[in-house]
Amino acid sequence: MTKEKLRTLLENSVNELYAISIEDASPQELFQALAQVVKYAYADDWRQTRQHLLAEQQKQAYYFSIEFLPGKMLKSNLLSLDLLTIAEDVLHELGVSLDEVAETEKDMALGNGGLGRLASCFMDSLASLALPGNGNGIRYKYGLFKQKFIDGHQVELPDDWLRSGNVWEVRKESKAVPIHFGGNVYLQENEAGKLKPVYEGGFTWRAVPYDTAMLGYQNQHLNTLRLWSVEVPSKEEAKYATLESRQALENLTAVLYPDDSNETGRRTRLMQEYFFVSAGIQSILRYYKKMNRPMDQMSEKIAIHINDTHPALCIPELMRLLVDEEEMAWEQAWATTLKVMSYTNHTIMAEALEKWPVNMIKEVLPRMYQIIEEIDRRFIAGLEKVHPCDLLNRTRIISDGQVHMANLAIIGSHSINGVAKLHSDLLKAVVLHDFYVIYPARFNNKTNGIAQRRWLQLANRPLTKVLDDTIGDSWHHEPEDLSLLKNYQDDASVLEAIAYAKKQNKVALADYIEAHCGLKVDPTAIFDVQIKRLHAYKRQLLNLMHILKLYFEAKANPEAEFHPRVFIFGAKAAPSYHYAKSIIKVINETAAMINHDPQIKDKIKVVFLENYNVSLAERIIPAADVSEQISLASKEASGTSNMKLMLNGAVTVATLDGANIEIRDAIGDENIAIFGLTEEEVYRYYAEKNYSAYSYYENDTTLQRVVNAFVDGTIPGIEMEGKEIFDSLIKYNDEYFLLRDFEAYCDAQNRIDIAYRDTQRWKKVSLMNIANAGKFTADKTVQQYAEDIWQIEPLFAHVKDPHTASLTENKS
Ligand code: 26V
Repeated sequence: MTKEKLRTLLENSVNELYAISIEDASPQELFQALAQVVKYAYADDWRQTRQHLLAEQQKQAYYFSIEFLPGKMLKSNLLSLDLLTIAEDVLHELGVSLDEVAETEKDMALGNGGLGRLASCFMDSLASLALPGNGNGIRYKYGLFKQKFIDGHQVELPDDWLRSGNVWEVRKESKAVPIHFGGNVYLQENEAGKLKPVYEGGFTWRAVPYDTAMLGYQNQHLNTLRLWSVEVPSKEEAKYATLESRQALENLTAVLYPDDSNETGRRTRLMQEYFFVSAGIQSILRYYKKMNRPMDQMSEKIAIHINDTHPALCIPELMRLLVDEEEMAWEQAWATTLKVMSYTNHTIMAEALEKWPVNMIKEVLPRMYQIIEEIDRRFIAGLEKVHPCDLLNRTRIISDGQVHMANLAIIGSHSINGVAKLHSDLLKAVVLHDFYVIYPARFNNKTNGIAQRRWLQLANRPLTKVLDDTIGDSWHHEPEDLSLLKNYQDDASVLEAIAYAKKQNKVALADYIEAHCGLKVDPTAIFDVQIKRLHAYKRQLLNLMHILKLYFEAKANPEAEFHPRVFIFGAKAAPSYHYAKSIIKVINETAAMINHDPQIKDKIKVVFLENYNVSLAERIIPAADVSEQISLASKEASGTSNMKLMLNGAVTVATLDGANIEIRDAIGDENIAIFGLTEEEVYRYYAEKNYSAYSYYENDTTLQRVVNAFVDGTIPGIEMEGKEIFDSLIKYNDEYFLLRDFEAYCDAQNRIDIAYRDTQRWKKVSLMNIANAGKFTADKTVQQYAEDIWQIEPLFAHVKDPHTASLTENKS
């Protein structure tokens, strides 16, 4: 497409949408109009990808996830269509920047954090590898809450992202399916002597899909993200005439549940899980039937992935459809289900493992319950002679009046994976050890990865330019080619160019901070970043304790030498996670104290940016010098911000946890600041039960000064919160070993300070981080899922390189 053509299309689009001339269009109107042009540009390829798939009957994967976090899509879609620079030029001539236009798009924030963003990075990689892989989830009316700070406290506001419509989605009315809830079910023999379920009462709602194209990177391959929304069944308008009955229905897909151990409204969450699972499976079966193949060969054409346990009902739901509707024998249906399903575990935190009360499942999903009971009964019956009774009691699906969703997911899947080496090893050795004894061959590891195209090519244009000029642009297709940069580790001009790109990004972030927080920060300071959900195990509090230590030192000894630092936080706490919210409050009050202390000047600044989300991450990450990955060893399953920050040249301060270990292995000890307890040491403390936080406190005056600051009035305005934090450390023996790791952490931070002041060394370390970050591409991760678990192949399998292949293949 030429510039002139794009300009004409945009003019027409503005005219059609708003009946105004392009010069009069606001950035918001230009966004809508440009998005229409983008949709027009990919419509044929989207259709052709689908037609081609059906014609070739190629096997497809379906990624079932209760969360997706794509963020904004205008620029990424333009990039995928190779229209980014043309669009920039056209808008520039109109006197607006593409950024200004793109900024008006609402983030699609249908996820909490790492799990949802991973799903979206996988969608990018699947399409970019021309792999047939689709997403299946929920179209929440409200995304994750918007976070505001009032008086230092987190306040949650609704994220009404659909208010002015969503240009990218296509409502597929004709593909709606019914979803049944509640009532009674019993089995009755029909004329043919088959047992059939008879449903009494309950209610049937309608699931309507909204499809969004997932564009491959410059390869004309498009997959589909299908999100389901609840609606009144067509013939039952009268039944839902009252406001109350309609409200109850609409509640179902209204809100995304923030991840938290003690959810309220859990019944709705259970209904959500069944809703998108049943709708997705029904639509897959309808598609499969178009192929006219035997039902028991489904696994040759369909792979279904269960992203964490939230979609685990996929297993009984597929069984229901095969047995009840398709009249398949149980054994045959079970063999089919097992071959189709695979499952990823994303956390070892016991309190996050999903369980549902038996009574609730019985009431909301009576047929699901019967099927789960039968799966459980056969699981025990089949293994009784092989394994001891206590092992089976620990692994069975239904026990203590609860349905254990991880057990269901494992028993019904042929593959179970963790998301980083350490995590997968701990699953086998500890958390899921019993299952590992029963099904050793099912367990495998798939280390997480990220979309370099979004997190570098789009988010960090200055660095992208330097890389393209230095190593060429093959890394856009093959992120592992970033390793070519290693050849330039001693090239002063390249090192300088990378440092200059970082400086530009820091100036841009400093401007944003000034505009949003009214705080001036010095772009020559070290930008030290911790961005992730607020959880005790991630230890944002340890970061704060180090800040307090620096602060006290700077006050006591104004001559002490250290390079100025800006500590930047981005984090949302689940609304009912009291402790996490207290930490937010204490960080905010500490920030106010330090930022306004005239003695400190620009030496230390603390910035907690409101409403951390994908778009904010895209601003922060390119500007980061230091990446904080300081979870207690063994607790963070993988982490993915660690990979994004490294990719943008930040140097990591890390514990040996999650993917940090693989990052360390990739870049070597000299390029990362590792500290703290190892996973073995943590487990030894658990076994020996001999950790005493108090003894660390007692023997370290620096630590005392820092911990006391939470309760001795040092930090103004935090009475309750400070006490809660103090007690968690001292009275309740510091569950996440902050006091134990404090000294080692401060040492690591000191090493960072020394390294940063050695400018040449720092530049080289930063380059080595970028050069090694290609290993953590989601392309590679998804390739492994495709080969080892799903057995799917690129659409142009007969040609070597799907990227270039598709450009020629599909051009007809
Ligand atoms: C964790 C916890 C911890 C205790 C309190 C309740 C609670 C609720 C949810 C979760 C996290 C659930 C799953 C999750 O989001 N896991 C994240 O998945 C990422 C992608 O694999 C991974 O990088 C993160 O390490 C992991 O926390």
